[in-house]
Amino acid sequence: MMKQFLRVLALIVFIVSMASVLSTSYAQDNVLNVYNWDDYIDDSTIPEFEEKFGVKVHYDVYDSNETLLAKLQAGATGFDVIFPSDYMIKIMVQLDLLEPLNKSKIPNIKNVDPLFLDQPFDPGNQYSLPYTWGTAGIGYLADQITESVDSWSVMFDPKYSGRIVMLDDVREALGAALKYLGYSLNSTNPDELQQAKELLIRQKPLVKAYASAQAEYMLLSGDAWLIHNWSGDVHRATLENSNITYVVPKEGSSKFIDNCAIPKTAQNKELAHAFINFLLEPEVDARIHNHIRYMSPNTAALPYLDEALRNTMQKMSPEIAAKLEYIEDLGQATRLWDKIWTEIKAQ
Ligand code: SPD
Repeated sequence: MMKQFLRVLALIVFIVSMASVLSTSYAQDNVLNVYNWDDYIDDSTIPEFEEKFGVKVHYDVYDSNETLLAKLQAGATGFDVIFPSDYMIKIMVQLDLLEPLNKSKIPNIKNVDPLFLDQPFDPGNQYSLPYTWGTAGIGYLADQITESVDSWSVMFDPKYSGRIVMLDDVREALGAALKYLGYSLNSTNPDELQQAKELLIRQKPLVKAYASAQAEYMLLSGDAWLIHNWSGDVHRATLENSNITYVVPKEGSSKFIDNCAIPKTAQNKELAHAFINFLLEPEVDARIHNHIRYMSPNTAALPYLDEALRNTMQKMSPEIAAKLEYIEDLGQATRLWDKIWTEIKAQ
């Protein structure tokens, strides 16, 4: 009797554990973990993908390339699709953190403007495909800042003490100071970096906050009058307050291409390819960009972009465009930059 009872019990345990194994692998095949920049997608794309593919998407956000890198280096294995910027793709490839893309699973690559393909940070697009492009600059409240804003100088003006927000981003904040001083934002020259550091330390008492994801909301609430931020985030804020204006300073600034990529540790590479392909559908891409207000590298999406966004894409003067630089991998000098940034933040 006892033996029979134990046999039945063992059978039940076996059935339950098999069911759980099966349901786990089923769940894994049907879950996609996406890790993207904050405010970098519209509200419909994820539900539409879930419905079309019968899967569940877990979606999380970050606000700097360095946060994303730190997560991957700390061994995070939960991400299937990520969106690193240009220089970060190069760093991640060097660190062997990215999976080569299987282009046969991304036929919508045909929609991408060749101008944005085969960039020096990823020759042949072995690991990444472009998602957005844009610039860093200044967003400001034109009803508060009545002087003409065309230079980084306004971000260092004591008149605006307590109303200035700088990007909480080592490459962008130090990069902006370097540009204002007339240097490259990829400088590795210790003297130039020292000058940029001193400038940011002098600026610090004027700075309300170092913030990336929250900056546009601080401008919208009127807590900040001048924010160092990325083009799309400011352009999106202009839709809510027409006093908000975006300018790329005359000394120049950074430009960037943010890209879709698949980490080597991704659990669902098949679905990750399907998601990237889905993002490159013209209507999907246009809907995302009409919402996030960054520029689209997708030629097939252009007819679906709204007029105002298309105009923004054509607006920059050639003189200023010539002063934009892509952020590049600094190699060994990264440590000096990080040390300087830590010292500025610690002040
Ligand atoms: N809110 C989305 C911001 C995305 C900006 N990416 C910029 C990368 C610059 N190096």
